[in-house]
Amino acid sequence: MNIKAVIFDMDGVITETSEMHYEAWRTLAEKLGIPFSKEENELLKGISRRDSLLKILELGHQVDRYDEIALDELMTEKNCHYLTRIGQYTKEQLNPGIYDFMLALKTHQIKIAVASASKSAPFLIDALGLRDLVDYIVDPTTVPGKPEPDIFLNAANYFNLKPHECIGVEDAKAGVEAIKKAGMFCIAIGDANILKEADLILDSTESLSLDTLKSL
Ligand code: B16
Ligand code: MG
Repeated sequence: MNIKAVIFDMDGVITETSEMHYEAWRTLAEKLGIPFSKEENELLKGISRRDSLLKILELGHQVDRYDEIALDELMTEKNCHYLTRIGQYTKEQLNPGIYDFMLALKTHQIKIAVASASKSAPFLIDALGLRDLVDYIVDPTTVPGKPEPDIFLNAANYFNLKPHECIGVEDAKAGVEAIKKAGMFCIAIGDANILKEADLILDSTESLSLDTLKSL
């Protein structure tokens, strides 16, 4: 395989933010009187802020109670809480092996992109000390969300590459679906039962290496 770019998801791949999202959504859900468990939080992985809020309101049968302005206020409240938590992030919060893997890609002139549903991805890339390694961060507000393939195709187009020249790395079912729809090779990190559509499933980001790519 002649790989020219690796396109990374953020949460669950580059770093872990799902606990922070969970804490912020749970606090909001409690205030609205909606029970919200960790299992339900799993369904929000890779899903946009607005779609996450709508899913929570559906759980509480409250979707019809809020107009667009009220939805915006709820999203702002959740995001302010979330930002206070990721405001503490430094390179200590990088997942194992990510920095070395990106450095090796850079050394071999393989492009690096981030395809995250999170509007906070640029902030996190800076906080995690990856600014000099990452070539491009897709703006998630300009493309349909995962499981649609657009966010990954946007990164390939930016580099003028064909999908088969790119690898996508994901931890969520919706993200794996997006990469496969984009026609890219998919490396998934996590549970093989949930991520079975991926081409290669690894237990941990620690196993990402140039040797892994060369063996494909
Ligand atoms: P924000 P990823 C996703 O990140 C999270 O998995 C998802 O839980 C979150 O709702 C989404 O980002 C939007 O985040 O509210 O910060 O814009 O996995 O696509 O990197
Ligand atoms: Mg993710």
